[in-house]
Amino acid sequence: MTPKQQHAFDKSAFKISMVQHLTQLGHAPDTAQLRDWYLALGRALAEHTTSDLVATEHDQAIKQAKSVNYLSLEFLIGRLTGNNLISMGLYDAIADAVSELGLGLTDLLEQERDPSLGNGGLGRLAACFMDSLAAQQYPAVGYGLHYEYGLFRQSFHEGAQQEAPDAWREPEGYPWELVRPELSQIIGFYGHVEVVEEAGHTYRQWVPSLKIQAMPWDLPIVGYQSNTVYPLRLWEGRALTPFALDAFNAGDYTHAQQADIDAGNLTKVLYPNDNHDAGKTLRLMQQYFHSAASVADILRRHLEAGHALAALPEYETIQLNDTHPTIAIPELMRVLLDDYRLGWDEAWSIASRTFAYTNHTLLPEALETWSEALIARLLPRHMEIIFEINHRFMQEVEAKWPDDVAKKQVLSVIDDKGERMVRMANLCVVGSYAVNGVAALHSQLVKRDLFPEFDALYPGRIQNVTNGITPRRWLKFCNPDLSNLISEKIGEQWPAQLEQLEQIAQYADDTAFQKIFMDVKKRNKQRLAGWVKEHLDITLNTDAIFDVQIKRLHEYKRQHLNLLHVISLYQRLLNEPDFDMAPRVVFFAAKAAPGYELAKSIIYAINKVAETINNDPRVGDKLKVVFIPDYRVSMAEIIIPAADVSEQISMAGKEASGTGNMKMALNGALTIGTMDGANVEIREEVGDDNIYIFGLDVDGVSELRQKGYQPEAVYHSQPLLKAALDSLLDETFTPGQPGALRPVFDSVMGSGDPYLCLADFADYVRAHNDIDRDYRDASQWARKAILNTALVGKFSSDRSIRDYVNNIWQLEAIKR
Ligand code: CR6
Repeated sequence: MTPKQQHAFDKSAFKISMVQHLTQLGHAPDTAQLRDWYLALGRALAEHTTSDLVATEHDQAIKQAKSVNYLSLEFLIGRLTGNNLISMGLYDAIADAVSELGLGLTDLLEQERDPSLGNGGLGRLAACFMDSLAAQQYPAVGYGLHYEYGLFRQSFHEGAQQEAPDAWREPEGYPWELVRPELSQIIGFYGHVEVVEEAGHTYRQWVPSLKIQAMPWDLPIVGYQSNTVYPLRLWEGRALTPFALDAFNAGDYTHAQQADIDAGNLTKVLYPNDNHDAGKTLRLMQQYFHSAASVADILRRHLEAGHALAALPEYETIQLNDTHPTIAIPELMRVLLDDYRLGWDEAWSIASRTFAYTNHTLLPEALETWSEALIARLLPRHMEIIFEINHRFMQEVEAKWPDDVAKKQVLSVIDDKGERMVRMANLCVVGSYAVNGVAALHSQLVKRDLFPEFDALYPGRIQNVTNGITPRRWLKFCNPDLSNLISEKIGEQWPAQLEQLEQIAQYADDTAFQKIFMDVKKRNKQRLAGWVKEHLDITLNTDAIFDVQIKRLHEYKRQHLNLLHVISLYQRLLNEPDFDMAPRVVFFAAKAAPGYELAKSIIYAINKVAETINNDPRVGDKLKVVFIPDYRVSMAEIIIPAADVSEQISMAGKEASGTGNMKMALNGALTIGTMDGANVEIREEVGDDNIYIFGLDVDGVSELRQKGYQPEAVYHSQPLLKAALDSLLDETFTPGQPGALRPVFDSVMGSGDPYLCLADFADYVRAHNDIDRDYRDASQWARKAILNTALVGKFSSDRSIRDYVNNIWQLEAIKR
């Protein structure tokens, strides 16, 4: 707690406030449930953050400074209460206050439902970035959508994934959010474009036939020890009552109806796809709604602060988190051209100096394209503007590479092979002053494979900013014992200066420190084992290696490669009398997109294998497999501190960065991984001895492809692998249902093994054997674990944000 906050916190006043909030919720202190008390606590705390939020909003210094606007369709913020207490420096004081009311703070915090407004890494990254912006006081506003239902809740029925809606807001409302009706906007859809004449000029004007109100809800992003609270502004779609009549009178009502989409369901659900473009009309409507409301709000703030329109790029920068908010570019152009009546060149000069774009994937199925016909119908004026942007861009390409049709074809914003499609990534690169990938390797591949022509046309525009994670949530809050140990050794500054962790390296060989460090790990493993016992009724040996793969279920992430290794361990335990291994618990947690059949089959297979192994008395506690359902931020906070081994085993070239890899290394887990994404940089930091690298690298993958890859040949040449695969076809794991796991077998055999699981299997097993050997040397293992924690300071999202600030955004910190 900072001295100022210590002074400001009045315990008895806070207790009175909590009881008042409880009463307003209709409960009496002697009969209230834990949940009621949690709501009262949240509301009492939110009073403070709301006043800081409003104060930040009115801060003249911020208004006169440059801000970043982080536009993202996803913010996977996780529970806010515990995190905000840490940021406010009030955790201990509030624990004390609630205990005087007869309550336990951790029990109260457990009552909060995660706001799961994101799918995976991309949404969580946005949340970590907001945390780091506020901590370092770089002026920022986050803009997202206020989904009524977050990412679905997952459960298993006989091993198969079931999805249920996630109504994350309590019926009483989420205590941390504040609705801001005075800041609402009206967003149009459909309709037509009219030509208007004024003072001898003609202008184009869009006349939408459907209008929806955008209602903003602000969540407070509380800066760690910084007295700064920035808004995360989430737009909710609401019906505009008078509209139906207007449109009806104008004879255009059928059009609005045809859309079979009304305001009520615009922001109902988050699309549950990670790294996959679903291409649904409602999704494009969400994207435009989000972009248009955010652009309007940014312009409102800019003009209200007294700045000239032409000065927009000096005061506001707009970061596009992936291509999902790309339509903000033509939207800003439309407003500048049609509403403010600037000429094209002036408008383009403003827009193209305002936007910057982050690419998060090379996967072709995730690179968004929208049919020109759909955009022309939904957003007719925007389609005209996109054509004009492309027309002028093609002239630029012609000037640089005269008569080069091939260059124009790859660079064009319009893909005209087949149905004409708008390539959102191309539009982003054309309309942005900076483009970045999210890890060094990924950014190189963006330049080399995805956008080589853009890189030649605009040298320097494509940059790298390696992702990061906030050490407040991902160490200080989720791993209090390790945090205290670190603070005892190096003081309390590290959560804001993560590079300081390096000082811990000097204790790596200190046997006393090793013991304390591993005791902390042990307690975290016991906490996780307790959770597993309580919720899944599986008893775990906490001396075992806790081997963890937690992330979205995706073929490219290769959970099925991990599964094949698990099966091979099981078979060796049964069949090889001399086989010895350190006990292991293999943890999985992953949601599969509801429409992704193979991903669901992999989940089913893991569950069936787990059931068989866990109930086979011959195995004892040598091997257990645990699939933790409903993976979410609050679950990650329990699993990550308990991990010994972190599985980062994507096929090289496919995982843009990964961020779970950073979280587990920071908490003292050793990575087993391919040379992919940020694994490459983790290896650089921790050194070869403290990470287990295996498998083909990016060049190895392309060489193998060129040679011609035959998974069947690998299958026939490796008995261990063959036996593991064959067991998927018989009844070993699905008694009475042979063939139930065939889809997984087929995905690597029949379908040509697109992610090279079989090619990498042998080396993966070799790396796991190394882990097994090293884990048995407790002191060596402790040394490696300590060095992981000590040497990954680079991966603080504070550093990522400073990279953005210095190399892209050019912001000044405004200290409050
Ligand atoms: N799925 C990448 O796949 C990266 C995050 C954040 C992802 C992942 O490697 O760490 O973004 N990409 O940059 C997309 O969502 C498109 C992800 O989370």
